[in-house]
Amino acid sequence: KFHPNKKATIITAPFSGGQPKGGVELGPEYILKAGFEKQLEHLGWQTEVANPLEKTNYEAQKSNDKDSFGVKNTKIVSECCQKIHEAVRSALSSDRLPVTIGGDHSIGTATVSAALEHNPDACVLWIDAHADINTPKTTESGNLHGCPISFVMGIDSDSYPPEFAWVPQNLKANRIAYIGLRDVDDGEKAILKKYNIPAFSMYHVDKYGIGKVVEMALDAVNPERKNPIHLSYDVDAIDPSFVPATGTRVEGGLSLREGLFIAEEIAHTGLLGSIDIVETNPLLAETEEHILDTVSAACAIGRCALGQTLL
Ligand code: B3U
Ligand code: MN
Ligand code: MN
Repeated sequence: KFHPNKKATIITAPFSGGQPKGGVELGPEYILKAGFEKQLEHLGWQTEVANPLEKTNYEAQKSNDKDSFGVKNTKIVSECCQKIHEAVRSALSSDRLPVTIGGDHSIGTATVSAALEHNPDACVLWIDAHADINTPKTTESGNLHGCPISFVMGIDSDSYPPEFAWVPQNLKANRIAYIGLRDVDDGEKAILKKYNIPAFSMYHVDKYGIGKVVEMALDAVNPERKNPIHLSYDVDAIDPSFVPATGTRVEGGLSLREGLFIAEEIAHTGLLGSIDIVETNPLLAETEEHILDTVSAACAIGRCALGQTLL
């Protein structure tokens, strides 16, 4: 239904400014070197690669200081997001599926708002151990990869640095659902409650099974199964035993199969409109095998979402 011509644009987002650790900016390079583009072509997709952050050196500009708004690296995160936002919009307007490869999750600000500008009826599935819905008011870390959802929803918007004034606040609370949560800050829990956002934690995955959870999440945001889905996939949703090379490992995550099942199930709806695969950090691996496992899982998420198991 969406992207029937099977044209995809792989958008690289080699960026780490949304969090303090180095290495996540190498994610796209490792994923592409693993043959991701060929793998998608093998599934029948015509692909191209866009590098909107080319000629920037954000890594050199990173700092660990909070600004007067309580967040870090505001300028580079905003600038990077603006470029990614344009790249996603441009792919969507040429009827191409944007596959954004991170990099840290701060770019969710860019991709989600672009998906909704393209189609205001789009919905978001946020697959993550974390809720990434802090505001500059609630964040303890000041890391902007913990804030993308609030920016796009416009929560506590009086607390935003002016650099984010360009972000369209176009995500409504009934258009986003979470799967995989297990490390949510108190301030975030209050926001989830206040806005009544459907959030399926690992507790729900254990209680109902992943099949039922995906169904419930889709019922909440896309009951008639007719609107495009933006799938924003943080690889830390999957248990660190399968995906060790990521910045914020949290025990007790999705099994690799549960994690891939989510992507397969979205493919089966025919409604995938855009996708992010983020937070692969090859420098945080202790062994070569850790890198291989993590990069392979990131590639597999993309393949499954793009129809690997469709018969
Ligand atoms: N909620 C915490 C931790 C965190 C969010 N996203 C990741 N970690 N990967 C924060 O910093 O906002
Ligand atoms: Mn995240
Ligand atoms: Mn996360």
